[in-house]
Amino acid sequence: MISATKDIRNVVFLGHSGSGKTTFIETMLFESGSIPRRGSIEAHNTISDFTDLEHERENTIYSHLMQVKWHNNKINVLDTPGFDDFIGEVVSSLKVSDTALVLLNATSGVEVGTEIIWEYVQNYHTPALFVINQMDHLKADFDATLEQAKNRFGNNSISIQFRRKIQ
Ligand SMILES: Nc1nc2c(ncn2[C@@H]2O[C@H](COP(=O)(O)OP(=O)(O)OP(=O)(O)O)[C@@H](O)[C@H]2O)c(=O)[nH]1
Ligand SMILES: [Mg+2]
Repeated sequence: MISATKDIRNVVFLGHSGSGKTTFIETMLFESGSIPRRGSIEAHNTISDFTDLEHERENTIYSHLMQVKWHNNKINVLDTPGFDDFIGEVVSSLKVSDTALVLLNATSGVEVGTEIIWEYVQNYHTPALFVINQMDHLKADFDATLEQAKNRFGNNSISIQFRRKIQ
């Protein structure tokens, strides 16, 4: 896929371990038609977490680069580990990204991993969007999670999109 520079986006996915980064990216790949079936963490068949060690632990350990084509844009997507043991992978990915997508788990809100990652996002002055994820859980609370984000990260955290899938 050859794209003009103006049509390329470099996005890094960040968030506490288990917030759903790898699963979210797998869904992006599927919904954009890049892959014909959506893998899962439990089935050990996601595009991102492909190493034996990642299958064994069911966590991302290395940064992985993937590409999503959406309309006329090529989105370079970087998945990163949520565990701070592997923070070096986060730092190197932040350095080459234009935008950060910080995932918050709607059942647990701002977690310790989110706080650690936020320090790096600020240090690198990377524009960031929060995604309140895992909204299908019974205990998911969008408003409480947004409120936590505002309290912790400031009133610049405004809601720009809310989408609920009606079953
Ligand atoms: N119900 C539900 N489960 C989800 C969702 N997203 C992820 N999961 C599950 O949550 C667990 C963690 O998902 P991952 O995609 O591995 O999370 P991660 O942020 O990549 O985790 P690390 O790689 O450890 O940083 C897995 O068991 C997923 O199946 C979601 O939107 N809804
Ligand atoms: Mg992951």
